[in-house]
Amino acid sequence: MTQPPPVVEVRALLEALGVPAERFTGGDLESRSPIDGALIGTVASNTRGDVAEAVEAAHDAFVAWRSIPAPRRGELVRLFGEELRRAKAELGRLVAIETGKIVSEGLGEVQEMIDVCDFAVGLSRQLYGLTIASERPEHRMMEIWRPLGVVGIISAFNFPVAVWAWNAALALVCGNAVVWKPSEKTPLTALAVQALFETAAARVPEAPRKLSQIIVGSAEIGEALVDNPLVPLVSATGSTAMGRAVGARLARRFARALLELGGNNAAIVCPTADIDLTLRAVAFSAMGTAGQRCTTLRRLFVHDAVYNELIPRLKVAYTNVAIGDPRHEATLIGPLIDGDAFQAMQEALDEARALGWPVHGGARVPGVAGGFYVRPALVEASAQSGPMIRETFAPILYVVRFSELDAAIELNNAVAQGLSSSIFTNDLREAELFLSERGSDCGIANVNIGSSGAEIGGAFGGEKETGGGRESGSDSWKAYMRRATNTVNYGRALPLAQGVKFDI
Ligand code: UN1
Repeated sequence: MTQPPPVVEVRALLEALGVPAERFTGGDLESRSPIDGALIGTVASNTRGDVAEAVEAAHDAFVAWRSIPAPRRGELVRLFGEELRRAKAELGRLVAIETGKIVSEGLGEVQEMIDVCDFAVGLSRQLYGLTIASERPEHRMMEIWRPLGVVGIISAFNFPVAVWAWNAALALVCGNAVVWKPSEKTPLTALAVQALFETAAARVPEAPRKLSQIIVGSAEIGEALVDNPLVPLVSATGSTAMGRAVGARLARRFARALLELGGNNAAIVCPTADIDLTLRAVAFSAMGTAGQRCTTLRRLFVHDAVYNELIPRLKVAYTNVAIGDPRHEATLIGPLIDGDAFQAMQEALDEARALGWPVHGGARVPGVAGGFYVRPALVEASAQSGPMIRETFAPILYVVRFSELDAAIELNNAVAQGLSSSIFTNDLREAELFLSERGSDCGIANVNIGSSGAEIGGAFGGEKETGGGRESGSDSWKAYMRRATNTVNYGRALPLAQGVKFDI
């Protein structure tokens, strides 16, 4: 490919999004666009002292916000959703420039934010509790959900804004304040989101100042957030190594962890699969976002009966897929985030070759000095081992043949991670088996859909080393609240539970 035109529009985008120039110039933390490696902004990183101050201010905001009726809290999130709708084009493009994902996916990420805001607005009138039958006469028992406190959010570079929104929109309607530590690779999109949020908050008289704040910096800043006793919950998205460190620190002080970590997602292609549909689904899930989603498809188990029909067509797709400047409409695969990601990809492919596995693609696309553009790699593995059993955050798809579905399901489950999974079949028995308790052990299990690209309405997350957290839809909101069981005695006697006698 040829050197893309330089990224010159970031200043205009940030200004259009309401970020004052002093926030993205003259700082020490550099943001570089993966498109060509150019410096697109510098942000002042925060100190540990700043984190403590931010959390204290957020706690004060929480104390006021928790008493605002939930539907009014929803009004803030509704207005924030309006800001996002208005700014979708600019923010989506900024996401594309700062992460290297194609513009359509950048816009999709903003849409995901809008969707979760809508969801949270509805939820703000539906934070339902229960009434429970009491065993005692003239007693009423109920379960009610109360705000929790300051929610810490740690997000990753690959979904720099949507994952924050999943957490923040729910946390805010639940009556909490939030402090966000974005990835140090994507501070500019975070600044833009913060500016949009502040515009919305200014329109809600009940919204306290500092209800949502960002802190930027390296892991040390994240640690200060994780260790702060005024933060009862930290929601962290990123690598399993990060989650292991964060989870242990939180456990030490009995704070809650909501972890969304690595995935090593698989799909099983059965004899009755619709091969045209499977091809498209696999291509999007495995190559899309340059393989840098936690839900990216990394392992493909193909039945002997369809292997020779699917794999040659998949190889053609891998050879022809348009790689290039993510700002161009025709591009499907943008650059990797940086040189380290490229290095990790090459190491995994070297290991594969050393095992004697044929590797199709995987080489750097020449022509751009400062960008790491690669052809996605398809690896025909002879067994599930070596680099296939770990997550390499790059577009590598390992393909293995199978003949028995039970064995393929076992392989699906035989990795440390448990995020997403798919089966392609038109056989009802196979589909239901895959979704059953004997099937996929992942938090997400799909039929005739790839592993990535989940809607916000479902709970998102996975098991084992994926961390166990659930975010976004369904009843994930409960993670951001304190469950209280209330028992009310409206009689004159005091019967004790379990028939215990204690008469004084
Ligand atoms: C992530 O990669 O951390 O399901 C999140 C998906 C997106 C979210 C991915 N909705 O692929």
